[in-house]
Amino acid sequence: MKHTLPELPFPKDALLPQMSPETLEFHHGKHHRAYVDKLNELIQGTPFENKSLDEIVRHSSGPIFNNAAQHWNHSFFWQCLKPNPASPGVNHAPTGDLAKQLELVYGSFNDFKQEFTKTAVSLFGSGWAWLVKNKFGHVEVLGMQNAGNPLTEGYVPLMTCDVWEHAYYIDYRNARPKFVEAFWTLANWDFAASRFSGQTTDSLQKSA
Ligand code: MN3
Repeated sequence: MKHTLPELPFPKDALLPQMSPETLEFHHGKHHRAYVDKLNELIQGTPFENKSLDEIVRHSSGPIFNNAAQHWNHSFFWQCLKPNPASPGVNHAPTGDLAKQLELVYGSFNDFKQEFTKTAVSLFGSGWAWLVKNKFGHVEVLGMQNAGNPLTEGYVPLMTCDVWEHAYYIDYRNARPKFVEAFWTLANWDFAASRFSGQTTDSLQKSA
């Protein structure tokens, strides 16, 4: 199975002013594309050649895992972002069962936001901050280094923020906290809420 780079779910200038077209050109058009191309190259002639991306992420290791998980994570990350042109300084708000769950576990949305921000900002080196649903149906915040993906630990990913330097260096230089602050105003809570309420236990494909 040949893996392909998904289209961005929004035009490249739709995330202004928080995320520039240049960042998306590099992050999606070059970094993400490179993971897809490398994955296709690496799986040739291996047992992963005809497996779904989910299966590869769950069962591979080493370079195949790194490129498969980075492809999965980026495909997911684009769906976690939603243009916010009318009020770029204001957060989109979580809704429904997910909103109630965040309050139940963290006390309030702002307390959750603090916890997630702390995880994203303090993660050493490259990686991802995740909001996930655990096997008991409750939310958790996880920081995972490098290509880390919650599927490998049995979680349902709900929301993620890419904190690799390539995600923010063009727009924010080394200021990861500023990038994470901007991320909050783009976070697509409709997407996360539908995954939280859905029957899906894993797959990116089912929700895409
Ligand atoms: Mn990235």
